[in-house]
Amino acid sequence: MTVGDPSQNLPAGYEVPRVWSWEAGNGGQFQHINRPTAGARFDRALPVGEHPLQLYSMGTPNGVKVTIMLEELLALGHSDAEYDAWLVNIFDGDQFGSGFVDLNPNAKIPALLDRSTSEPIRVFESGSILLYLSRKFDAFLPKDHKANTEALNWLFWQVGAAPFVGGGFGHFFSYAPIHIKYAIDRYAMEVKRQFDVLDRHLVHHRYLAGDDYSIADMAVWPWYGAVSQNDIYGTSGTFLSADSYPHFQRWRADIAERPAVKRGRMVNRIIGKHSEQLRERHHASDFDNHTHDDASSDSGLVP
Ligand SMILES: N[C@@H](CCC(=O)N[C@@H](CS)C(=O)NCC(=O)O)C(=O)O
Repeated sequence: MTVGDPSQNLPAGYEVPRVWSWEAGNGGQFQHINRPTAGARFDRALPVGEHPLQLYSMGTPNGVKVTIMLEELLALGHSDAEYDAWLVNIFDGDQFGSGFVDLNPNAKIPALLDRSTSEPIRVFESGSILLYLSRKFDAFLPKDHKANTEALNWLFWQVGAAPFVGGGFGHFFSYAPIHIKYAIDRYAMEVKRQFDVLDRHLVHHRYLAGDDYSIADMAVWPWYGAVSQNDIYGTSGTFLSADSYPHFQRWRADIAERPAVKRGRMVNRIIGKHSEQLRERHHASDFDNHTHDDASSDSGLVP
């Protein structure tokens, strides 16, 4: 089979083999870490700090969901939500160490270890971590049955929608070694459709689940806020005319002003301005004392 249809003026060229085989070094930005196999690639134990909750993460949108939640819980007075946030540098392949893969067999950040229970509990998948912390501290999920269900609707919407934003749009707009108009068109259209879904819902709702800020907002904001502000994937927000969704932008700007959100977005961050980076967080005072860490990159890469 040959991809491309001359009658539609589409480019041909790739002769699709009957069975796919991996060619290392495909020219993509993540060719040094991507492989078609799972499992640990080397032995490395994870560090453990003094707090009940140990987070292993990086300040990408999926990682930021969790650090926002933890900072919000602490701001609410839940001192048991104190945490150590260790940096797992996914550009260096830290996620393939044996200790991390024991916590998350999918080898992706974020992963959490709750050591406050008689047997430590591992939690992976950002949506699952948000739900776990919300149940543990009985916070940031509305009590009302209808609003509670609505929060979960948006939480699961985000988890399902994110791969279109990151793996789809972000990848082909920002990382792919060649710009493929077909792929960029397809994913730009889908991400704009998702912006419109949010915009239409937020006309009538202050937050995603209604009147109360919840884990649904914490899941959605890091992705859609970052894309719309050109904070990831280069000039993605400009390209997608993100400013043309006023209700979505009102919600985004409102959440950006929350002190816990400002703190959460700094944790394990290694890109952007030095003053907004806190590579590891072990104590609340780290925000005052340990910013301006060395930035390894200002590229805005997020796989
Ligand atoms: N569905 C997962 C996605 C996690 C994910 O894709 N994490 C990325 C960073 S945002 C990662 O660790 N990438 C490293 C890799 O793909 O090797 C979640 O929501 O937690």
